[in-house]
Amino acid sequence: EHTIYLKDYAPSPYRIVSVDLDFRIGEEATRVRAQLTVEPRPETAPGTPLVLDGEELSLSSIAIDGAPLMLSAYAAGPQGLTIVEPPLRRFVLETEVSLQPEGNTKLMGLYRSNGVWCTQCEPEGFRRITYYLDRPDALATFKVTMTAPLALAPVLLANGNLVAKGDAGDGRHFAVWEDPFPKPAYLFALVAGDLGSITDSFTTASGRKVDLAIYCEHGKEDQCDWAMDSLKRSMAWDERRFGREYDLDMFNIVAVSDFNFGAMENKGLNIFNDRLVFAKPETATDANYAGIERVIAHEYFHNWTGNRITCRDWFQLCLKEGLTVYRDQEFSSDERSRAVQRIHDVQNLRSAQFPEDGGPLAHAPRPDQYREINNFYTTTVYEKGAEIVRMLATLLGEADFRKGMDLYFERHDGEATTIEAFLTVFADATGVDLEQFKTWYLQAGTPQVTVKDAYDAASQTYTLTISQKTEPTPGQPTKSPLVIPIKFGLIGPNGSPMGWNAVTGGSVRDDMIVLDQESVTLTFSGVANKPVPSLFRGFSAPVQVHSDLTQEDNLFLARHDSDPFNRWEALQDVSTALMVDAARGKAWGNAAIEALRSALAETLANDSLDDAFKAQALTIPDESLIARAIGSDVDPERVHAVRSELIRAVFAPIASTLEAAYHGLTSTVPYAPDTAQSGRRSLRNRLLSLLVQSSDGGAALAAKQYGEATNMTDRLAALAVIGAQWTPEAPALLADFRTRFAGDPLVFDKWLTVSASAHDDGVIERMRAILADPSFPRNNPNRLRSLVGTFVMGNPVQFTRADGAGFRFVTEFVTDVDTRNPQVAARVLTGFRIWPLLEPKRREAARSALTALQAAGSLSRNSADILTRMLA
Ligand code: HT7
Ligand code: ZN
Repeated sequence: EHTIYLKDYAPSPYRIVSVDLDFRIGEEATRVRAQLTVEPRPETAPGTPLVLDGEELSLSSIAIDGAPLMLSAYAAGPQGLTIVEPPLRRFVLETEVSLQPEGNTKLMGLYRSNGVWCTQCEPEGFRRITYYLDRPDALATFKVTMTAPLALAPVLLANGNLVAKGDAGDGRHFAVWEDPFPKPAYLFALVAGDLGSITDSFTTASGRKVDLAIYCEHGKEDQCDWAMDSLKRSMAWDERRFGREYDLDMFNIVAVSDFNFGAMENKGLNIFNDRLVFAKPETATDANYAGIERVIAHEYFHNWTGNRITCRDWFQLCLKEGLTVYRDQEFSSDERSRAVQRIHDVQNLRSAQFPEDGGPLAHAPRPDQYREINNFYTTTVYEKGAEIVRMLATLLGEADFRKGMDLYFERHDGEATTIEAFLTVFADATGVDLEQFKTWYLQAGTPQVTVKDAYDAASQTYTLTISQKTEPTPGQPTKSPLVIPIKFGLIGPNGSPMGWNAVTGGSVRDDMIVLDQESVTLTFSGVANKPVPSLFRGFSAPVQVHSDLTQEDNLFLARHDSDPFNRWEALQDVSTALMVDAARGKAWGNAAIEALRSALAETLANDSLDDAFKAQALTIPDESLIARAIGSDVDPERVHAVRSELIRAVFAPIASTLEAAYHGLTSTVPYAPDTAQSGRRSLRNRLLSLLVQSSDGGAALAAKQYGEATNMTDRLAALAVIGAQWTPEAPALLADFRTRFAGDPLVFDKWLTVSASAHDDGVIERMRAILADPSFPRNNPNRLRSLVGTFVMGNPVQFTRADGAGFRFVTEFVTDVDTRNPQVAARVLTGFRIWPLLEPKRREAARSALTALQAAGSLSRNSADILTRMLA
C-alpha cells in the first residue's frame, strides 16, 4: 500500500483562490457544480498538470473559463481529476458531478442521516463531494448555493453568513452562504433537512452580537439547553483566558444521529454526534453532561486553534488537536474542580494513551509517515498532544505561555502551519530554547522515569537520582532524552513542607526540577530530616514513574501531600502494588490491607475533601492499569480475580460504614448537573459499586436504587454495577431498562454498553443475538461502538478469553462492518493492541484470529493498515 511521508511535503503548484459551489439536493442524485478560481504559483513551470483529488464522483461536465474541455485535455480516474495543461494564468475551472448521499454508509463526504443531508469532510471527505485540492494547506473562500425541496429540507445551512435565500420554483427553495475566512476544504460543511432548533445570542467583548442556534430533530429541542449554555460559557472563557473573540455573525450547531466521531469544528457550522448534544436528567448522566460541555467547548475553541490557524499537512494534526484538547481541559478545570479534572484526564491518558504508546500501534504525536490518515486521530495525537502543551505551559510559567500563545495568534492567523512554527513562537516570545523539547512531538513511547533517593543525617543532605529511559517503539529503535518538568516538594516527618539551602547537580527552579539528560543526581543541602519526596505533582509530565517509595511512604503522602493529585496517586500506587504482587502469587498481609483500608476510610470521613475527589480516591485502579503494571504474560482473568479480591478484602469489613455514608449522601433536591451535585452522586455511586462488590446486601441496594432513581446517573450506575457483576438481578433489570426507555436511541446505547460489559461467559452469545436482530441499526456508529467498542475496550476478561471466542467475535464483526464503514471497523480493531502483553495461550489465540482476518483479504485500507501494524 501507498505510504505518505512528511519529508515529501511540497505545496501544490496551483492555488485555489475562491470556490463557488452549487448543490441541487433531493433529486435522484445530488448534483454539485463547482467553479474554482485557480492560479499557478509564480514558480510553476508551463505544462505542469493540475491534479485534483476526487473519489466516487461521476463527472458530467468540465470547462475552463466557460469553454468545455476536450477529452484529451483531462483525465478523470478513481483517485481524482488531472487537467493536463492548464493555462499559466488565473482561470476558472468548472465541473459538475453527481453523488449518491443516500448510499454513503462510510459517513464521509455528503451523506444522509435520519433524513438529513449533512457532510463530514475532515480529513479527506471533501474529495467525495467535488474535485478539489483536498489538503489542509489549500485555503480558499467559499460561496455555497443550495437548492432543495422545501418539504424535505426547510433548513439549509453552510459555513459563514447567510447572504440570500428564496423560492426556487417547483416546491423548491434556495439559500446562499458565504464564508469570508479562507479555509481548507476539510472545514467545509452543509446541512439540509427538516430540523427543529433553539436560538440564543452572545455579545462579544468588543460588543458584536452573534446569533447562536442549535438544530436537531423535531421534538428534541428541549434537550439542547445544556449544549447552548456550554457554548455561551465557552465563548466567554476563550475571551477571558486567551483573548479570543468569535468572528462571524452566526454560530450554528447541528446534531445528527449518524456520525463517525464526536463532533466537527466546521467554520461557523459545527456538526455534532447527537449523543454530545442531547441531555435531560431522565436520560443523560452527569458524565454525559460533562462530556457535552467539554466537546462543545473543544469544537468552539477550534475556531482559533484549527480554523483561523490550521495545519499545513496532516502530519501536523496535533498542532490543532493537542492544543485544543489542552484548551478544553483548562476550560473544564476552570468551570469545575481543577484537581478532579486533572485526575480524570490522567486516568484517561493512562488507560487509553499509555497502552497505545506501549503497543504495536505506538506512534509519535507528530508522525512522519502514514498509510491512512483516519487511523491517526488517536489518543496519542489528542491526549498526549495536550500533555505536551501542558508541559510547555509548566516549563514557561503561565505568563510566558500566554505571551507565546498571543504571538502564535498574531503571527500565524490565516495560515496553515507546523509544529515547528508553534514552538518557535514560544522561543521567540520568551527566549527559551525549545529544540530539545521538540523531541516530545517526534518520539513515541512513554518515558520510564526511575527515582532513587538517600538521606545523610550527618551532613543533612538529601540526594535524588532521577533517570529516564524510553523503550523502542515500532520504527524507532533508539530514543533520546526528553525535557521532563518535574513539579515537586519535600515533605517532613510531621507532614509539613520542607525547605533546603541549596541544590547542586541539576536544574531546579523553585518547585520544579527539569530533567533533560538520561540521569541526574540532585543534592539538596540543609535538609533537617529525612523527607518523603512528592514528585510529578499534578502529573507534570506524561511518564511512568518507578520509585522506591514504600507503601508506608505512599500512605504518608496520601495523608499529607499538599498536592491533591499526588494524594490520589499515592493511594492508587498502594493498591496497584498489592494487586501486582498478588497476581504474581505473593499474597498480601493483613497489615497491608488494614493500612490501605484505614487510609481510604479516613479519606471518606475527611470533611475538608470534596465528594468528587473522594469518589476518585475510592476508585481501585482498573484492570488495564493493573495489567500494564504487571507488564508481560498477563492473564486478564487472574487480574480480574485479584482486583475483586482486593475490593472484598478492603471494603467488606467496613461495609456498614460505606452503607451509612451512602445513605447520608441521599439527596432530594431537583437534579442539576453542577459540580457539587454531580460530585455527590459520583461518591454515592462509587460507594454503591463497592458495596455490590464486597457485601451481601449490595446487589439488593443497587436494585432498589435502580427502581427508585429519578435521574439517569443514579439509575445507570446501579444497572452498570449489577450488569458487570451479572448478579441474578441483572437480566430483569436490563429488560426493564430496555422497555422503560424504548424509542430513545441514546438510552439504547447505554443498554448496549451494559450488555457488553457483563463478565459472565454468556455475554458473547447475547451480543451475537443483539447484532442478529433484524431491527438492530447495523450502520449506526453509536450503536455499533456502544456494543462492540465497549466489549473490546472495557471487558478484557471476556474479550481475551483463552478459548479465543472473544477475539473471533470481534474479527467477524470487523469483517462485516468493514465493507460498510471502514472507520468504525478499524477503530474496533485497535482494541487488539494489548495482545503482545498477554500470557502465551491468549496471545496465540489473538494472533490466530488476527492472521485469519488478514488471510481472508479484501479489507479496507483503514483496517488493513491497523492489522499490518498490529502483526508487524
Ligand atoms: N477535528 C474533528 C475530527 C473528526 C473526524 C476525523 C475523522 C473522521 C470523522 C471525523 N469527525 C470529526 C473532531 C475534533 O477533534 O474536534
Ligand atoms: Zn479537535
